Amino acid sequence: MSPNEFEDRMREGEFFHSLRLLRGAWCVLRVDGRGFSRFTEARYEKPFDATLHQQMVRTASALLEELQGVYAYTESDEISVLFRPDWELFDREVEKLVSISAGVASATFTHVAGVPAVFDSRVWMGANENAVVDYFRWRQADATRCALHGWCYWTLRKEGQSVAQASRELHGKSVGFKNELLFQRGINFNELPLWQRRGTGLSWEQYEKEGEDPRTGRKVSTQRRRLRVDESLPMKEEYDTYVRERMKSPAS
Ligand SMILES: Nc1nc2c(ncn2[C@@H]2O[C@H](COP(=O)(O)OP(=O)(O)O)[C@@H](O)[C@H]2O)c(=O)[nH]1
Ligand SMILES: [Mg+2]
Repeated sequence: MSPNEFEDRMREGEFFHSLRLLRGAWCVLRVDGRGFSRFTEARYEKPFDATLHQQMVRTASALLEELQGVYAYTESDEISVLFRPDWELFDREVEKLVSISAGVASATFTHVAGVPAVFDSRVWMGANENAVVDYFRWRQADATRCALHGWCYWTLRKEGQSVAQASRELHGKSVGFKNELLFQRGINFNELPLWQRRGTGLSWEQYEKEGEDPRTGRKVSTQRRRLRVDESLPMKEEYDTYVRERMKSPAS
């Protein structure tokens, strides 16, 4: 066998390397903390911890910047990053995008939190803008559902109920029941911080930067862009409009 044939045969084993995201499709990479139920147990406040939240926002910022996304959304231990149909990073190679996004998230979170943490990553593809809106509505609904459940669960646990008791009490119960359970204990779910109930969005905003031309000494202003973190997202139809506006933001 010639060295070239040998090379080719070995390359055949890199079976998934040619896999690419569909050209022209909107894409989302979603990273999720591995085993965060255990990881957060002794380290963070329950059900929500503002420090963990800030660490997730920092991680989302790094992903948005490094991968050239247009919008990022974070809730709980997950981050979704949206990419335009004309996004060409790594020639849209799936293995590269999935592994590097997981790597950036794991490295950034570990650096910020000071303890090793690992994220997995997956790809979602959508054929049009409506599908993208549905995607983010889906994640936001998940955030709201988990926030209500988490508040109920940890309220019962802090009252002394076991894992099994608290789980049994909440199993199959309606949104109304859970709201009432909290209300009877002086917690109004609708007054809890919006980032807990609706998640957090990160997008790009343009701003004018004032400077001085070193040669002429004259004042000049240049267009720059920076990340904006939105801790008070709208919901339902208003969130549709919000996401559509983010989709129009130019690629970096
Ligand atoms: N204590 C605490 N835990 C959190 C917070 N946000 C997310 N988590 C945990 O992260 C888990 C994320 O869910 P999931 O990804 O399904 O669980 P995993 O497979 O164990 O990572 C939740 O079940 C919570 O236990 C927080 O603010 N505080
Ligand atoms: Mg997780």
